[in-house]
Parts: sequence; C-alpha cells; structure tokens
Amino acid sequence: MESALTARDRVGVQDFVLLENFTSEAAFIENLRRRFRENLIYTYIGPVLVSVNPYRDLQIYSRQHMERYRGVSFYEVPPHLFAVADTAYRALRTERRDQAVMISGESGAGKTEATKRLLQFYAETCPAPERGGAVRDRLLQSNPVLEAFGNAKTLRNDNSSRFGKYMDVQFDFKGAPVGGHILSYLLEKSRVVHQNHGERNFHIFYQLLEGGEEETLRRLGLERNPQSYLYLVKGQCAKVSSINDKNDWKVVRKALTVIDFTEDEVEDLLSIVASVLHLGNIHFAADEESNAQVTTENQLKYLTRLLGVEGSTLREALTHRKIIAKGEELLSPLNLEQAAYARDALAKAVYSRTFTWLVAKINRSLASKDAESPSWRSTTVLGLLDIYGFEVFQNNSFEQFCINYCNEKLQQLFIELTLKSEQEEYEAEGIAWEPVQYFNNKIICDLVEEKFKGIISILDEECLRPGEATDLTFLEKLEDTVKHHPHFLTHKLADQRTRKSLGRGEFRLLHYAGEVTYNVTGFLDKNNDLLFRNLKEAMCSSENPIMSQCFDRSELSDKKRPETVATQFKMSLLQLVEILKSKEPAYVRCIKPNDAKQPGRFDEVLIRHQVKYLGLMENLRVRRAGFAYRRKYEAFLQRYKSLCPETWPIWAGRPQDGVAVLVRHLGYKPEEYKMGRTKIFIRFPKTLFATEDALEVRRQSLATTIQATWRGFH
Ligand code: AD9
Ligand code: MG
Repeated sequence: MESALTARDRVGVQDFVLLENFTSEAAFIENLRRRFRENLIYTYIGPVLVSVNPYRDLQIYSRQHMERYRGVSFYEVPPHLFAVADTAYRALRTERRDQAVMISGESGAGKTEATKRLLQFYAETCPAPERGGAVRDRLLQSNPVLEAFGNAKTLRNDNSSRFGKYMDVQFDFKGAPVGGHILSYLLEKSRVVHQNHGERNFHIFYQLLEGGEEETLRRLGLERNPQSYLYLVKGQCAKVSSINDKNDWKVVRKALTVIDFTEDEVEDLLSIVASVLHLGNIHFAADEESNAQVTTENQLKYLTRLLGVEGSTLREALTHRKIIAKGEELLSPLNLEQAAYARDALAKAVYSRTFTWLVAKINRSLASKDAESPSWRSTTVLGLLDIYGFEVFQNNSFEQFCINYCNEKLQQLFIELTLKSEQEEYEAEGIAWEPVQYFNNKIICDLVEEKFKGIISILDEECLRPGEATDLTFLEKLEDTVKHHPHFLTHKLADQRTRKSLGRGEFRLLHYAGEVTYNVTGFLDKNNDLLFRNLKEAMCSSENPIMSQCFDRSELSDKKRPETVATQFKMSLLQLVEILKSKEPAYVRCIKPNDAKQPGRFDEVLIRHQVKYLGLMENLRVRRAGFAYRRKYEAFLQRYKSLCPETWPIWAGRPQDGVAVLVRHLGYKPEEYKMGRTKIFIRFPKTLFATEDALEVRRQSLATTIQATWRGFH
C-alpha cells in the first residue's frame, strides 16, 4: 500500500500542511493540479478532505476500496473519502460521540455524489441491525425520491440539488444503522414555474411523462410530450443526454415502495405532480371589464378531479382575491397579470408543500423502529450535510442572499470548531497553545441576522407595510440603518470610485469569501411569499389526502402572520448550527475543476475562486500556525525505527522513549518538535521531509544489498 509520505515527490503532497510554501496560493493550486493530473482527486488539509470532481468514473468506490480503508489510520493510507467515513464511524463507535460530516462546495463540485458514497459506505460495511434491517434500504432509497422531486438540470450541473439537506443516520450500540432523519432547506420553488434557458424543471415531471404507464397518464390526463406543458418548455431542453428519465422513473417508482408508500399514496402524489402541470396550462382571457376569466376548461376539469377541489371554488380562487374589510368578506376580481401571478403562486405552494410533506413521509419511514425501546437511548448519530456553497452570479437576488448567509454561518462554525479542536488536541497532549490570528466573520453574520438592526429584520419590517413598502424603500431603510458598517455598501454610500460598479437598486456585502452585489428587486415579494387567502381556502378543501395535510385550516384562522421566508431560514440555520455544534465535525471541501463538466480539464481561474470561497488558505494557515505535522508515537516509531541502531529492529521500551531516542539520533533541534502525551508534534515540514529522505536512502541501499545477496545465491 502506498504510504502517506513517499508519494510527495511523485505527485505533490498528500497533505497541504506539508507544503513548504504554505502561504502561497499558487503552490496550493499547483499541488492540486499535479495530483489531479494523476487522477488523485483527494488531498488533506490536516483532517479536512479536499476533493476535486474528476467527472469520470475512477473506480475508487468499490467494496475493495471500502475494505482498504476500514480500521486503518487516517494518514497511513492515501487520502480518500472512505478514510473520512471510517474515521468518523470509528470515533462514533469507540468514543460514542455523535459525528457530522459537512460537505461543501459550489454547484457541480460533487457534494451530493460524496454524500451518496458515504451512505453507501455505511450501508455496506456496517453490521446489520438485529431488527428492522430494511432501514438500510430505506436510507439508500430515500435518495432517488428526494432527487426526483428536489433536483433539476441546471447550466452548472445536470443533477443539481435545488435544496439543502442534512441527514442524520442513527446507529445502535453495536454500530448498526437503525434509523435516520432528514432536514431540508429552502427548496428553489421558483423553478416550478420558470426555468432559465438550458435548464429544466424538477426531474419528476419528465420522469413521469417519459416513464409513466399509459394507464397512469390517462388517469392523470397527461400527454407524453413535455412540450405540451408551459411549465416545462421555458428552458427549452426537455431532453438531456446524461439523463435517462425512463429508467430513473423505474428507480423512483420502486424506491417509493421501499420507503413505505402505499399504492394509494403514490396515486395521490402523482395526482399532485400532474395538477402542477395542468395548472401551468391554465389560461386566462380578459372580459370587457379587464377581469381575468379562465378559458381552459379541460385543465380546470382535471385539476378539480386530481386535487379534489370544487371546480367553481378553484375558478373563483384563480380569478379573484378575497379581502376581509371591517369583518366583511369582499371579492375583488383580478386582472390578467394578477391572475397569472396567483396561478403561479399556487403551483409553487402546492409543489413546495408537497416536497415538505415528502420529507416528513420519508422521515416516518426512516424513524428507528426501536424508538420506544431503551436501546434507543444508546444510539449515536452521524450527520451528513450536503448544502449549497457560496454563490456569486451576474445577478444576485434574495436566494443568493440566503445561501451566502448560510455559508457565512457555516464558515463561522468551521473556524470556531477547527480552532477549538486544535486547542483541545494541544491541551490533551500537554503542549502549550499558541493563539492563532484569524478573521472572525461574526461581524458579517451579525449584519445579516441581528435583531432590529440586521438586514433580515429590516426586510421583515418592510414586509409588514403592504401597499407602502417597496424593494427600494427597503434599500433606503438599509442605507439609513447600517450605513457605517464596514461590510456594507450601496450606490448612495459608495465613493466615486466604487460607485460605477454599483447600481441604484443594489447593495453590496463584503462576505468572508469576497464581495457580492445583490439586486433588491423581488426581495419583499420573495420574503413575504404570500398566497391569496381564497387559494389557501380552496386547497384546504382538497380531498387529496396529501394536499389536505399540506394545507391546514388552522392557517386560515391564525391571526398571527406566518414567519417570513428569511426569518424561517434564519431559524432553521440557527437550529442546524446547534445540531452541528453538538457533534464532532469532519469536513469535505469539494471543488469543480471546469465549467464544461468534462474530465481532465483543470481550469485554474475557476479553481482559484473556489479555493478562496471555501476559505482553504485560511484553513491551512490555522492548521499550520502551530505544528505542521503530528503522529502517534507508535506509528512514528514503526515507520522510522530503521534509521537508528538503538531502535532497530526492535524497541522494547515505551514507544515515546523510543521516539525520543530516534529523533535525538536524527539530530532534531529542540525548536523543531515537541513531545506530547501520545504524539510527537513536528513544527516544520522540512524536518519530516529530511527524515523521509533518509528513509528512502536506506530503503534503496537495502534493496541493493538484497539484490546483491540474491545474485550471490544464484
Ligand atoms: V449542486 O450544488 O447539487 O448543483 P453537487 O451536489 O456539488 O452540485 P454533484 O455531486 O451532483 O454536485 O456532482 C455533479 C456531477 O459530477 C455528478 O453528477 C457526477 O457526474 C460528477 N461527479 C461528482 N463527483 C464525482 C466523483 N467523485 N466521481 C465521478 C463525479 N464523478
Ligand atoms: Mg447536489
């Protein structure tokens, strides 16, 4: 087996902390490039795994690979996702500490693939539970279902997750997976009604149309051709060469059964999928008073049947708005534009609530069947976080604002936990902790989330002034409230120099990863996310059992305003941070090598951006601030004992004493290393490299001797 260190001459270093010039970004990228060229897609920064998407099947996830990484020491084998998987699992088993693997990176970098490989690793290598063995299948099969409803083809990724996901896998005291739980974040529901050129709607629509049986489609009133549906034609790319919708449909259909869907439930679910398509084809025409009238009776008929809502109720809800004034209900007709808006709002609400329902349904199926028994209390949990990375587009809106805020929070947690674990290790080893200077991004998190003064609070305040507030008044209020903040800028606040690049409807945040300019257009609307009352009422009357669970009557009588989207997101993020904080973290940082989704192409500009957004240089700096390298005494002695006559071939005493003798013999200077309780800490890579070189020389001379001896025999 290849060792962790001898590979450095051939294909860079396997751990960035061993880079001689560790502050140089160019050296960092060069190391990635050298390894990528050799299909070595994994490299460490200490315990953090950096992964570059190869865009080809490297055959490195087989059962043999899994076995190779089981029970071995992290640094003794080449870097691999399975090393992270196994290390987390072993800590979970031996220390009984909950674990969390956090996977980040931009769209197409390989987060979801990594999550799936990790799940597969646990499903295949962990012992089977005594009862409820089906949970393994359910854990695996929940994926295709969630992907069908939550993933779509985008310009960046043919299978892009359009929601954030955190999944807990629960293990019993024997280390067998016995249950799971999923939390989902911020589904991109605008995709239901609109897709950019070259993108698609969620996979499920195409799968159903391509793969659904004749009989099913007839019942749902659907035609096979996606071109027939307005919600599917916007991106003009129903067919994608890398996707086989027909096959995927079969997989999803089977998976639904595995995760406990009854035939009736499948029918109800598909009825909803079909009704979204029918909704998209609802047309309106203006009557003589410019009021919208539904002109597509056939669509309305199917909607009525599939959703189990009275036709007249639905018709009225799509063309009128109910207002309650002075205790009286008034119906105000909608014009064409308003009716189209109401229709789209309904489609988005129906789809996104169904997605939420689906996650809850999956969770019921994954719930540990032993939940009531005492053994439940002894379960440990391993979390997998697959969540959107930092996003900077040409035009950044509310969605990017939320996503980048999420990344700020996770970065804050990362820095906190990394420093904490470094400090803990030093303390545990009895080595003096030397404080590390780092950029604390709390200031940006506060700017976004602080009560009263934060951007979200100000946005919510504006959302409370319907009719008066606009996106621009929101911007003005922002300008007034946070004008002196060093991480905030608008056109008005900018000086002559920066103003050129900043429009009037924009604000700019200086994130930890760089500047992002947000356009405020649509912020209020997206944050409010209102659904007209009569549309809600109509849906509450639905006889489709899934819909009636999604739209609850209590919503109608509830006087309290529902939380805004940003506030809900903020609260779910705070909860996520608490969940993650309670666990021992592991990190996988994914990098996309090029925008063409092609193997072998290493686009340096693109990669440099990601190295920056992922905060990898800062990560490396923190890791290198003290000692670059540390290793257990046993492992260190085992590897280098041949370099010292006193420790070779056998050292009978304590490994720690053996290492002390060994390094003295090798001429290590006192400032170059420290002896901890169980590990030796080496400050500079060059010390270690010199030792490695000595080992190599010895191996070669040994090989020559053996060859000579061998020849002597013959
Ligand atoms: V997004 O934020 O959901 O848009 P991800 O999840 O980061 O994104 P994903 O895991 O879906 O990206 O990977 C994109 C594509 O890259 C996959 O569909 C694979 O074709 C390809 N990929 C990713 N990782 C690997 C890998 N380890 N080996 C081979 C890979 N191919
Ligand atoms: Mg993904």
